[in-house]
Amino acid sequence: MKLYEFEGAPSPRKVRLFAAEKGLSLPTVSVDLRAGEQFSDWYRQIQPRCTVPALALEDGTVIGDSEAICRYLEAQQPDPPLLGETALEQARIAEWLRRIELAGYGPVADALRNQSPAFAGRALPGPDPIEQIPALAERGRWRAQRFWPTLDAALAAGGPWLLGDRLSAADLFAFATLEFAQRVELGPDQELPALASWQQRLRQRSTVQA
Ligand SMILES: N[C@@H](CCC(=O)N[C@@H](CS)C(=O)NCC(=O)O)C(=O)O
Repeated sequence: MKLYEFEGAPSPRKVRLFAAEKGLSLPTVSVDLRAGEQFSDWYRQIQPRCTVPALALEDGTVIGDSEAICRYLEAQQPDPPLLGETALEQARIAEWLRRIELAGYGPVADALRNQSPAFAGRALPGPDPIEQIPALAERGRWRAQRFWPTLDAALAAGGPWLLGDRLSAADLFAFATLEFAQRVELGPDQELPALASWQQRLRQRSTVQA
């Protein structure tokens, strides 16, 4: 297996965190998004959607989405379970992953990509040119600020992890989203104590530092 990724990007980080928790070390190939390598001929042959992460299997099959890759890894190596064991755990984690993607990651990406000059003509990832819409940046900032307190409230009501006692993919995906948002100045604009201590707990894990 080979993981195509880029160090600073949040989606590949989700997979790296997930693999590290499983004790899996995946050989990686860096695709330099800053230099536009995702659009190169060689990478288009691997992932025509021009995005990372992509996991290439021994037989050449490519899985091109962070959650889908994690599902594959979970099936290959069930321990420790990060996508739930019981039907209810699996459903709850799936629900969180969808919320994190749609209400957290999506708004952060919209805010960044519809505003930063670096993403002019590339407001959505992929091979097609897509113009920026400044109103979407504004809406993204607003939606991201509505999302962080929902994470904080869930952690304050339960914890130590989003689903309670056991760390899951939901924590890893939310953490990668939060840390990326903070790096591009879209993190929480208010104090959220449960979220802050959860972030510290994650940062202290050897798998996160690796
Ligand atoms: N839903 C996809 C999203 C993949 C995605 O958007 N990846 C970004 C990096 S985080 C990318 O490849 N961007 C390429 C670009 O901006 O041109 C996943 O989770 O894998």
